[in-house]
Amino acid sequence: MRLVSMMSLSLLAACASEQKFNEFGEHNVPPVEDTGTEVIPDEPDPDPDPDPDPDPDPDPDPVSCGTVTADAGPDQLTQPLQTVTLSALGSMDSNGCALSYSWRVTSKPSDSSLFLLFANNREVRPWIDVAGSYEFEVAAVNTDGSRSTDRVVVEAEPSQDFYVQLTWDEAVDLDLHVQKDGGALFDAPYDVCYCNKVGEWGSPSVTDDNGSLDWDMISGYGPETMTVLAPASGTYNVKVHYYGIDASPDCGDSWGSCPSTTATVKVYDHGTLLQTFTHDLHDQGDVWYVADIAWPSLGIAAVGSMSSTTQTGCY
Ligand SMILES: [Ca+2]
Ligand SMILES: [Ca+2]
Repeated sequence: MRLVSMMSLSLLAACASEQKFNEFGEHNVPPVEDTGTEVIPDEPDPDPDPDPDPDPDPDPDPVSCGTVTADAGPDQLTQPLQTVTLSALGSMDSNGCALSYSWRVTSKPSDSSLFLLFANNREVRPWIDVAGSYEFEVAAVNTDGSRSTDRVVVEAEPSQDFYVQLTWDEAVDLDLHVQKDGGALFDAPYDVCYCNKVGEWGSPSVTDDNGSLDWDMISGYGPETMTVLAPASGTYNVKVHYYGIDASPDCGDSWGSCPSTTATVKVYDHGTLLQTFTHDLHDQGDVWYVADIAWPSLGIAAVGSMSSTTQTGCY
């Protein structure tokens, strides 16, 4: 009898399911044709449950949440221009309640443009743009609203022997230029810049002593970085050129005039910051001669002079 009842329920369920897809798109039960057949009522269940639960709890108390412990994971060491993964997987509620998350940046280098995407995910993957120290905080909240926070530090240290980093504060196109032993601006192969991304420096048979530019940022804010794995002895001239806006060597069409921008250049040796330079560039064509750096003595001679050029490409 129970089998019959279950089959009946199954059929009803099947019919109900099919109705979601019938050609009329209707949810009504179709009329049943009257066949005149006598309807025989079901026999009473001969074996009703003799001991039903005498006092079922109609509204059991929900399990209360416990103590939340946030975990932002271990501190990390990385390099600039890398993506890191921050995970709050180790966070927990002592009673097993579900947790929600919120990440934020609590500190970063002043020349960093880092921001967090999907900050409410348990795991975030920020792109570390410049060298320096970053701190992130995750807040874990259970369904009762109890909250806990934890912080993680990410140190970004350049691994190359010689690392020059340019950043700036307007949505314009500045370019980093580094020449070896007095090479002229835009004179490839001595001037490593956007139009000569790898410079043949030092020994022609050695590549680790060549300078290389990671990429060209054309609408702010850097970083543009020039790196040498193992520099040859000599003097390296660091300069910054105001190219224009969005890879166009003028600012007239979109701005009326070029906006001034403050450029910051940092020089690193084996991941250690040697010196920081800042200067304002005011117009397209401006050239800031930042400094001369002697290798391997690491003698740094700040120059700080300004000039202007109409040159915009390598020769
Ligand atoms: Ca650029
Ligand atoms: Ca070389």
